[in-house]
Amino acid sequence: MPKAIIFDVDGTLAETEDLHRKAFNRAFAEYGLSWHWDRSLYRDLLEVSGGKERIRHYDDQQIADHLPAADRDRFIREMHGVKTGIYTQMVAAGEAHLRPDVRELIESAAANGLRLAIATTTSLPNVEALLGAAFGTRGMDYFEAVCAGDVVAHKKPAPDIYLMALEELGLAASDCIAIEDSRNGLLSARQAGIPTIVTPGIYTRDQDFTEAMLVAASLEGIDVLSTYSENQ
Ligand code: XBP
Ligand code: MG
Repeated sequence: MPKAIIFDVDGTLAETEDLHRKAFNRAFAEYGLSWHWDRSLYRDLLEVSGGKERIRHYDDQQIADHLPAADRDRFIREMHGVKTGIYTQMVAAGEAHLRPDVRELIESAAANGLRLAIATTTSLPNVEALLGAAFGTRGMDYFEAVCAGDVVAHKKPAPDIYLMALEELGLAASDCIAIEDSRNGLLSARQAGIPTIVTPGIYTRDQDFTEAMLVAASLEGIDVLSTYSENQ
């Protein structure tokens, strides 16, 4: 039996990436930029993990309409902070909903002594907002380790965030299961040696999940523990 489940957040716990996209666009408008990320463009930009990295990547691609050159990194940090504030307000207002059977898995795992952790590229305030909206004040308490955003130098698909979660749990990769929605996340977890279940989201459905232990449309009706046992 696995000792722990390590959850990704965006696209896995909840279908949040389109909310992120809207928050980015509102932040751009607040800064007077003509930038607008539609769904098709955002699908491509999601290849770049991390909101600040995504903004920088997009700016590098622009012919005109660049960000103010003087201290671009500081500008990006500040604008991304505004975006995070917009996003967390949207989540607190109930605009994000847990995907099917996510709540049931978290609550039954906790009730049966299975340890839980989070390994995500998104910023910590976004995790706190989502778990608070979904579970109330005890939301963060379900998770022994919450590894999020800039705590690692190299974001997904690098394994750093999952290696950090394993270290904080004090467990071997083979004692855990990771649950992800994207190829970047799958590669990150697999490079850390963790058996991984993938439940693709609206932005990742057509990606390659060859390395996954199981690919399912959602966690609905999936017995995560049996899936682990059958693959050991
Ligand atoms: C998905 C990401 C994040 C979000 C935006 O994270 O790549 O960058 O798109 O959040 P996950 P930030 O690992 O949970 O799938 O703007 O805070 O980065
Ligand atoms: Mg994800």
